[in-house]
Amino acid sequence: MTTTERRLYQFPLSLYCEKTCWNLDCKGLPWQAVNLMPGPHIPVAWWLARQRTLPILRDGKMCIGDSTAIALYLEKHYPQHALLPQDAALRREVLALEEYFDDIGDHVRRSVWSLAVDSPEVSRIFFHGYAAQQQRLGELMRPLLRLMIRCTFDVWPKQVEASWQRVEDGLALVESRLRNTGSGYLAGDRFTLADLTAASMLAPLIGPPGSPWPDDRVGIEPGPGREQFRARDAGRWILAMYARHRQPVIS
Ligand SMILES: N[C@@H](CCC(=O)N[C@@H](CS)C(=O)NCC(=O)O)C(=O)O
Repeated sequence: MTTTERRLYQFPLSLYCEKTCWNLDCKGLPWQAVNLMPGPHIPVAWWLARQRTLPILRDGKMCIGDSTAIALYLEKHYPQHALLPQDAALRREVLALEEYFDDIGDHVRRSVWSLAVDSPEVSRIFFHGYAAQQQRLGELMRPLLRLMIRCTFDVWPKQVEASWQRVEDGLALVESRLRNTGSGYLAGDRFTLADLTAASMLAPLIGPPGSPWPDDRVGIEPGPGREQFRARDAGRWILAMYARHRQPVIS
C-alpha cells in the first residue's frame, strides 16, 4: 500500500497523534499526514469515523479512530514488529498499562497547556507543522484558539492542579515498574505498546529529540521545569525510549 492510501488525519502537536505516528513507524508502514485545523476538523472526523477526536487512520478502505483502536487494528493486520506479547498474561499486563497511560495523556496535555495557553506564542506553538496559510489563519484566531484550548482540554485551575498530581502518579508508576522488571521496559523484557504509550504520553513534559515537542520547536526555553523532569529516572527512561525506538523501522 502506498502513502496516499494510508493517511493519518492528525494535529501535529497532539500526543495521541504522536502515539499513532510512532506506532505506524514501528511497524515500518508508509503513511502520509493530513494536518487538520482545530474546529473545522469536527465535520471531517465525523464524516471519516463518526467521532470528534483525532487521530483517525485511513488504511485503504478502512477508517479507524482512537489511538488505542488503531494500535489494536495495526497489531491484527500488520503483525510484523509485534508490540503485544504472545503470552496471554503479559499481553493483559501490557494492555492494562496502555489503558492507564492513555488516560494519563489527558492529564499531561492539560498540565502542559496550562503553561503555554497564555503565552503570546500560543498560536505559533499550536500551528507548528501546518502550511503557511494555516499558520497565518491561526495567528488571526489567537483569542479563539486560547478559548478552544481551555474549553476542549478543561484547562482551569482546579482541574490543572488535580492533573499535575496524576502526572506525578504516572511518572512514579514508570519508575516503580522499571525497578520491578529490571529490563529497562515496563512489562517483560522488550519494547511493547505499554512503553510506546507511556513514553509518548509523558514526552510533552520533557520534549525528547524526535518528538513533536523539542525545546527549539515549541519555543520553550530549557527551563527548570523540563530539566527537573529530565533528571529523574522516568525522564531519563523517556529520553532513552525515544533514542532507541523512535526511528522508523525499515521492513
Ligand atoms: N483517547 C483518544 C483521545 C484523542 C484526543 O483526545 N484527541 C484530541 C487531540 S490530542 C482531539 O482530537 N481533540 C479535539 C476535540 O476534542 O475536538 C485517542 O487515544 O485517540
